[in-house]
Amino acid sequence: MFNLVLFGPPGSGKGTQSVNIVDTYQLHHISTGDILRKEVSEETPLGIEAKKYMDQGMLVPDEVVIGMISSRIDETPGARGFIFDGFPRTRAQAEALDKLLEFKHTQIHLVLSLEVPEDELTRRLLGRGETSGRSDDTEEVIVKRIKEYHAKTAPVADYYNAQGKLEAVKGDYNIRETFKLLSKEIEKYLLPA
Ligand code: B4P
Repeated sequence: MFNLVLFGPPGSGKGTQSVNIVDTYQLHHISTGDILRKEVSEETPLGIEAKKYMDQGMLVPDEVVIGMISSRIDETPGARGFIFDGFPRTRAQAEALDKLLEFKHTQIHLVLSLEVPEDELTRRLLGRGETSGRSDDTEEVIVKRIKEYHAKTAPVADYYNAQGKLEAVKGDYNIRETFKLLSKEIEKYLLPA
């Protein structure tokens, strides 16, 4: 098994690059953002609760997100590996993921951190907001999301760096060029399926 975390600030291209990585390496995609948005659109109790946080640019509480991940991993026995997109976003989530994977006799092998300057993040997210209708892609909420990233998510990079698993990748090239850089790192561990 090969398990990858795609890490980076909001708008760094985690969702975009995950699609390419899944196609090329046949990993199973787990995006907490996508799962939460589905819960919101279906107006489930979890979605109604999560929306309060998401609309304010805040992270959804750890216990909610960790529970979602555990059941997704269990739903996919025999996967070649997983790509975790937008998870973990706090140190508590990272520790919970390590425990969960250890229980399943596996681990995180690589964490790719997409590095993109802040003005480019804002430009991309505002651009997406024009067409996506995402309520968290407004200027006011984007500022809060980036602040929340620095306060709670950026320290997760230190957690994985201490384990020797973190690789920084420049994410401000176009989508194709960025994918090439990510592939170069992945192929130190795994060849295309
Ligand atoms: P996410 O859905 O994870 O979204 P994201 O961080 O905004 O975006 P991403 O980095 O995936 O950017 P994308 O590829 O789409 O999170 C949304 C919210 O859900 C969070 O704020 C939080 O409230 C909640 N949440 C999710 N996970 C959570 C967790 N684990 N714990 C707690 N709360 C959680 O790219 C953005 C735009 O840039 C797109 O328009 C794309 O086309 C463009 N783009 C991408 N790469 C580009 C490139 N190289 N060049 C030019 N444009 C590019």
